[in-house]
Amino acid sequence: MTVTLDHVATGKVRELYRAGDDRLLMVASDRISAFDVVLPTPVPDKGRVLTALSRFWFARTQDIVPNHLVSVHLRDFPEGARGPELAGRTMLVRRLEMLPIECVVRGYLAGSGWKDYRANGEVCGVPLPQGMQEADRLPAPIFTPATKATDGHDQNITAAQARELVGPARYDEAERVSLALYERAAAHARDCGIIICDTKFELGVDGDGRLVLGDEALTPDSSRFWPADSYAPGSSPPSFDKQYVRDWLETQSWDKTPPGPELPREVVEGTARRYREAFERIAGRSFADEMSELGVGA
Ligand code: PZK
Repeated sequence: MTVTLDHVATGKVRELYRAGDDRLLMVASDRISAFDVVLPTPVPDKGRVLTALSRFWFARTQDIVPNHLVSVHLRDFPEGARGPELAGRTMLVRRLEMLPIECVVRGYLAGSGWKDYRANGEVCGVPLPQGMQEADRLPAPIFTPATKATDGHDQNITAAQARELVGPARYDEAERVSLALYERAAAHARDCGIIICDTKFELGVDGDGRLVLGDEALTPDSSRFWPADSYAPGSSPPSFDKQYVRDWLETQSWDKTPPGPELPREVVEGTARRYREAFERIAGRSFADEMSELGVGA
């Protein structure tokens, strides 16, 4: 039996293929973006690390919400020649009807949340205490939905607008599930020395009308990870994964428009090490062990 894969979408660093009527293949590449630009230099293992992290979180949050993961592709991919390079980075997932909103949860004040707060004293219509600093922990995590903009920049919207887009019952369910997922993951990551500042979930609905967690989940690409040991409010903390890349790019005379520069070997190696370390801290096991147990590369 042969399965034909139609390419359906390209993300900045991922590819999506149709695999039959009700399944998709999501391939996480080793591409990396910084300052919104995809860089020409791949980061070895990045796609496998992100896939391993999603798999870890999917397994540990199934009691909160079911997810779309069917399997992580290991070795026996039908198109044999592409098997080895796709192993460990490819998720077979159930096809869902995706909600037209991004489900963002914020536990700390950063990015557009900080900008909103500075301008209006609130984030997406959620009022916050006066006198907060950049990167401060919020009194409680907040759900701040956004729309999926075609230019890649998500636009924050109010709860009322999101409610209109998905309907009130689905909105309440998406909010409850998103907050529960964030609370579960942030508590675990914090115990591992990583602060999950904020994160974005993509939720969809399956053929039986059930809400399902899709996309990647709780990875450094869908979240802001900060090292807990250098956390200090008052300025934006370093990114756990991309700090070497950003620091090096800031030393270059690059205007942050495409194409970005090739990264030097030591920046690539340092960044690859940080991605593996994020997995190892959170999963509590070595990335090499994880790959050999799964049989990736065997
Ligand atoms: C879906 N994307 C984002 C774009 C990517 C991913 N389970 C699903 N069912 C239907 N659609 C999607 C999903 C998921 N996940 C995800 N777009 C549609 C996207 C480009 C590349 F890897």
